[in-house]
Amino acid sequence: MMRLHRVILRRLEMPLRFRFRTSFGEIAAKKFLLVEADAGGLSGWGECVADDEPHYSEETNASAADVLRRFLVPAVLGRTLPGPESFPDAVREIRGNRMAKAALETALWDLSCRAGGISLGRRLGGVRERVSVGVSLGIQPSIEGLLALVARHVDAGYARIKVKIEPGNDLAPVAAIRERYPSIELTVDANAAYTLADAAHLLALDRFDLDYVEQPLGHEDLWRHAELARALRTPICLDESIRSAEDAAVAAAIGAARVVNVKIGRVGGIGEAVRVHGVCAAAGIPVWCGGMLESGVGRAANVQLATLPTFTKPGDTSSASRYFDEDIVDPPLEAERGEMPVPAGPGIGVEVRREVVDRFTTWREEILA
Ligand code: OSB
Ligand code: MG
Repeated sequence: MMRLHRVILRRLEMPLRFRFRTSFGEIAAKKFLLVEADAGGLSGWGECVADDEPHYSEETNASAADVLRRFLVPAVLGRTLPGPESFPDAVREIRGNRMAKAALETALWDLSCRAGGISLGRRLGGVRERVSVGVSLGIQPSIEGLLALVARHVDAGYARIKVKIEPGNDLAPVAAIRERYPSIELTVDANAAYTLADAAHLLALDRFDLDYVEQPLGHEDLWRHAELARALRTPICLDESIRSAEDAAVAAAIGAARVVNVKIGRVGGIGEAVRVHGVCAAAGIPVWCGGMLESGVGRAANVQLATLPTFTKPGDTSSASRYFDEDIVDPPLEAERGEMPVPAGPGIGVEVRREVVDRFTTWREEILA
């Protein structure tokens, strides 16, 4: 049972230690909403993975703030909820807006687990104390620069290297990495930059022995991924196209994906992420936990989720110090030789450093019951 007294929305801007470029754009700072759910002295925290601009998905920080303030928060504020499991039902009549929903739902999970003195991972049925992690490297200006970056992360012991690709920036960088590192676990992520007209070109990836190619085709296009999968030897992993357990079930049924990237925000919450995991486990599809360059709040939730049994591939939850000079949680989330220790505290496992949050906050809004 839980009863919220107040919800605080904050928008934060945290400078990134590097510019991160994908096929859909480039960012130099992480701009995001933090949701604090206050039950009267005890707070739960959730991070919204939308950006200021709607390039990865249709949501933005402004749209998420609007939907949270006018619809999602009022659906739970001042009411007695049996628990976070009941959140999807409480907001069933609000369509889409998955990142906004996920941020508030995560805050409720965190709050409920903190109140019960249990870590989120344990509460969800997690089975691991450390999770395997890889890195996601943005598109680089030069192949020499990319190789130096790969070398740093291979030397740090990361379990998988993923490189972003786009048309014109694909075969040559991947060939260079594969030549230098014949046996590392290597993947590529196109963030929906290709079409089926590029199928013959994409077949050239087969010679690099990639663990998978992530989201080569359109973000709403399950069907054509199944068509491409019939021609490609490299397994297809879907990211953008899997927005629900239903999408995962359809992808499995038509052969659109042999691997699935699970992101809490993209699927609308922890409850739905667990359901995606269940569908994939039943279909024999390995999953891994994706990342959205999260601060420690979102990163910690990801690491907790990745303790579930079918998260068998290295996730995108690398050390927070790769991204930020200073993070907003304690203890810091730091990988050791490709493994992230799961923070053992209650809820998401880490404490929020309010004074650091305040310094990165650009606006704040309190919603009272
Ligand atoms: O496609 O996985 C993606 C970052 C922002 C938006 C989409 C993606 C990513 C990443 C970064 O690949 C993963 C991370 O290190 O957090
Ligand atoms: Mg991706």
